[in-house]
Amino acid sequence: MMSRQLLSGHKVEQASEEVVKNMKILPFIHGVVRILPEGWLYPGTAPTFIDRIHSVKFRSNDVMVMTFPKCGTTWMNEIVWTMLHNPDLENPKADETIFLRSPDISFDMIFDSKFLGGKPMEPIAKRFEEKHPGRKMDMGVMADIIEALEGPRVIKCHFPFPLLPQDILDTIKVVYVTRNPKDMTTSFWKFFSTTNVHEFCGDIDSFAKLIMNDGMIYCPYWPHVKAAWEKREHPNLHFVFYEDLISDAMQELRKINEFLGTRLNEEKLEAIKRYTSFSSMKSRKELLSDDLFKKEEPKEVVFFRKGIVGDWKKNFPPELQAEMDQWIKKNVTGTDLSLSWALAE
Ligand code: PPS
Repeated sequence: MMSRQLLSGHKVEQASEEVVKNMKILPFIHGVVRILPEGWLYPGTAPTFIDRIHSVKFRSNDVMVMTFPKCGTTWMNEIVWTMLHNPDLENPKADETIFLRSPDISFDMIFDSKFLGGKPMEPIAKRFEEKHPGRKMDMGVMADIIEALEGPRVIKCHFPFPLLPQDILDTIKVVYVTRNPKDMTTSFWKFFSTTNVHEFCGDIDSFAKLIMNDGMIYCPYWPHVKAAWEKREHPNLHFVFYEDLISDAMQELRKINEFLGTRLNEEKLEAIKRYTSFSSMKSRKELLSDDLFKKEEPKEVVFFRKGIVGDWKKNFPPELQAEMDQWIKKNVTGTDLSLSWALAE
């Protein structure tokens, strides 16, 4: 493949065969690319969809929930959507899966997995065809689905700031969520091992090494978090740690209420806290499609797996704990992003 330049100025290169083989996941039809200089590793169709985002007409009342995968995206999507669209918990639209109410602008690239055969899963394809009858899907479907969404739109995004329009925070609000990288890795490993789409075959040690060496799709982790952390003083960015939401959800909901300007009273926030709790979301089974999940596993168990802090302790062998602690320390050195609470000691 010829080297290609993105609208963001990034360069795209084909990932090496070794990188692709080491990932130990099902292949993508168009291979895998590295996007430089940060080195983002994505399915080969990603460049088209990243450029497509640059022609999306963002609106001043849009809210984007941006995260590296498995850091609490779906939880935050539901919190933000509920605050904006369902504060009395009476909106019948809330019955629709959160994956359609708050569509993922970075999802198209995943449809290129051999398992999905290059096509969006059925509920997404159906939504696209309803909203844009006769339109071709070759530029992806997610941006078009989002463009047709009623406002205020809540947009999910796993792409990092550097790949998006540089001035995006001048127009929209972004809630950025991150999580202890050890719990993110555990959740990511379990998810990629138990979905039909990726079928990662390896233990937590090999998965964590791929994360630490920027060898798994969606990596690298640190430039993703740091790009948002650097912008945290921007009035249109709200930075949240998953661990803070777990330890004091009300306090975090109050801050989000203030950030969004939703002016919900304590009683409503309490009700939203209960409605968006792990057990409530899990019981509503707000999932997109059976195709994503292995037949032998109850699907909600794969996605709404545990929802706790510190599950890494049960899954990481001691050498891996030490290795990841070193990796965390190395990457926060010289920044004021203190993750001391994420370390083992
Ligand atoms: S994804 O696929 O990247 O969008 O996944 P994401 O939603 O970011 O992260 C999935 C993890 O978040 C947990 N989760 C929750 N935790 C607490 N409360 C609520 N309501 C909630 N909803 C989802 C989910 O269980 C995954 O974490 P693990 O550790 O695997 O349980």
